[in-house]
Amino acid sequence: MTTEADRRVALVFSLFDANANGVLEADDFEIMADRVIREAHASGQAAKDAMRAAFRRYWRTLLTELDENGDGEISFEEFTACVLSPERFDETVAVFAEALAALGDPDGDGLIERPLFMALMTAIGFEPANIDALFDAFEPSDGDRIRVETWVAGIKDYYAPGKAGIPGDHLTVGTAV
Ligand SMILES: [Ca+2]
Ligand SMILES: [Ca+2]
Repeated sequence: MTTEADRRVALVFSLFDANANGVLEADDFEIMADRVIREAHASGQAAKDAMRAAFRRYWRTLLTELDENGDGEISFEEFTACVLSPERFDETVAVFAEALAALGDPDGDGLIERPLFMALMTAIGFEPANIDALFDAFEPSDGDRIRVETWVAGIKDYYAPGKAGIPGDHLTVGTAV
């Protein structure tokens, strides 16, 4: 695993621990889903439901694959094992990426405007300056917009243990992890 991937994994653990008790559990993913969906003002109910379902699936996959001691929670140590067999998370990450990017494109034109990108990523907990840098790294054009598939690919790369020097690395800049 790359050092960059290490930092990305540590950051996502800290953000997904939405109730800040040091472990991941079902409650964290409900809180996170609420926070993200709250920003999706222009999205239809189906897109919001898909986002919540993706968060729940994410949690169930973690629990199934990583709860080594069977206590129904995922510790940081358990979570880091996700990088050992990333292929077991591919489909879950793909569903999550599609659902999140879809919220970014409520009018379905295949493009995502910066303000909504900022709002959704801030809801997840990333630093505003880092989100801005990430959006720039996605090389917006055509009225400061990025393509939905660019964001989907960026989310998948974020979780790829072998990747370094990717746009997603902007998200870890200056964070405590
Ligand atoms: Ca927690
Ligand atoms: Ca556990």
